[in-house]
Amino acid sequence: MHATGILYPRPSESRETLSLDGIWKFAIANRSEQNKGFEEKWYQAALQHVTIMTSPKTRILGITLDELGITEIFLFGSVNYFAIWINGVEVTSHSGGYLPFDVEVTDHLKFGHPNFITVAVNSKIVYHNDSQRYPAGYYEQQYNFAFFNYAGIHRPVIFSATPKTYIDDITINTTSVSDSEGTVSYSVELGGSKIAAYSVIAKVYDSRDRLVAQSKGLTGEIRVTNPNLWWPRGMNESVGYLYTLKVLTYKYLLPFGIRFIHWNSTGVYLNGKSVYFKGFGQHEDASLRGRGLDLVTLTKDYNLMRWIEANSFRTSHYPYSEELMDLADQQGFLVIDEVPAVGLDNFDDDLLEAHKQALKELIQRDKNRPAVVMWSIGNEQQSQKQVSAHYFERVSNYTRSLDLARPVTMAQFLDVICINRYFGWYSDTGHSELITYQMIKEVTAWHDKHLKPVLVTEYGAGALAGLHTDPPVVWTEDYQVVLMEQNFKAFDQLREMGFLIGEIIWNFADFATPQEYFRPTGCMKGVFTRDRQPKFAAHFLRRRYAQLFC
Ligand code: GCB
Repeated sequence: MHATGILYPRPSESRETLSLDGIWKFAIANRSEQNKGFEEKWYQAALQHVTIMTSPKTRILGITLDELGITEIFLFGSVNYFAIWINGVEVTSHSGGYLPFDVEVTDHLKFGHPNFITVAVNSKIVYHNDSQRYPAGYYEQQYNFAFFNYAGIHRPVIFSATPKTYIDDITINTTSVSDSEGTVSYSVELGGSKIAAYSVIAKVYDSRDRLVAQSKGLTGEIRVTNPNLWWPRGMNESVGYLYTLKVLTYKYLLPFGIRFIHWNSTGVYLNGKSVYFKGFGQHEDASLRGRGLDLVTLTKDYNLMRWIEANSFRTSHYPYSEELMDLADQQGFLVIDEVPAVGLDNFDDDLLEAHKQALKELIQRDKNRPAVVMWSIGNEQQSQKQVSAHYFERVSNYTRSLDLARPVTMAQFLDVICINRYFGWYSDTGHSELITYQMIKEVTAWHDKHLKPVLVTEYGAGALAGLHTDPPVVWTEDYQVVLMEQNFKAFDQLREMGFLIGEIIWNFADFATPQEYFRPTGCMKGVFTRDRQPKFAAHFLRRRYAQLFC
């Protein structure tokens, strides 16, 4: 890790970037020879097993801002999970997928020669060996989350070159808003071996590139008069308005929105107006591409979310790509940003450290995004266990120590209570007549117990596209709609009670899971199919979302 910041490598006069995406060569170690690549040292370029087709440019020319030289960095958007070699030398490793990491490579690249990058990826989580059942060396993966455990390089790999001194990090926060003024605080960190004593100037430009405010120094406060606030869809005519913070002299352009969040025991408010979330739990998953970033799928997904009149989504169950998050900022979708932590149950110190590290990386990456309005510190933990209380208290407090400007969610110790409930599906299967009663009872009980706003972050039913019955039975499109209808009745009554802050259906689209006899080719709870075609549920949901005002 070259420094602490993880700014997306945006090109500017002082930062050149080169995409290293393309078709990488693969070598696969099979199930019983997992360590073969390491034992045979595939990362040594001479073996030619794992090399990239186009070697990265060795030195990008044209950076003359600082005669002291340049800093060259590789950024990996997400690698599940492992280590990187350059020219046979291990230069970094990163545990956990879904979050970017970078490494300074200035001293590792050979000028004028091909350079070989090797990335070891591995989907290993916990292996189960059973010598009675399996041949020697064979293992079976076991994990307690219900989505397919893809390994690989899922997001862009970017090479960037900056002057020796460069902008390593920027933090920007709206501290207050009124009709006539928005105040944002900013702080800039410089990186590099020689920190030059240039004065830093922070300039704010509006969406038409007109200078509207500025300040000097590494930290400061900027006041924008008559600001165009950042609003999500449906709350204001102006949606997703972004300014640009230009930090000079080592230029970095950071888009940001001016908007202020606060919350209390019954609601979450944006620029003083209460928010009602109507959206989706999602996955980065699609036919053919699996979890790999695909801009076409991204565009389609946002088109469908706009069509259905959603205003939000949760990044279940891990942080999504920065390319996807950029669109949420631009198109005005509220994001509940979730750290990769699903179904935790052992709560020891090692786990706590890994959990905190992932939160730190997530907040480091997404802290400047106007779309991110809540941090989710995990999904469906075994929080009924006594030992979990102390654990989650520490995780929540740690999250607040990194960012006080957004609420934290999951269950107790939190600012907003999120619940996932599958009445009529996982419990009392097929009994749709119980759903309204049970949902109202459950949500009310959570609010009464903790005096916090409640958000339903999952409810839904699996439906095989095209399957219909009368009367409606589980797995049909008809039952999916009946289940939604009964939940909607509960949500309407709960809204009147004043503490339900949203309804997030599971899931946007069908997605891949491990093979299980109760999941026909995957999780079928999508409102859209895995190919993004609407089920009947999509039309039904659209009618509701269109008439729900936030
Ligand atoms: C859940 C999980 C989600 C699953 C879903 C299901 O409670 O949070 O990851 O996909 O149930 O469909 O089983």
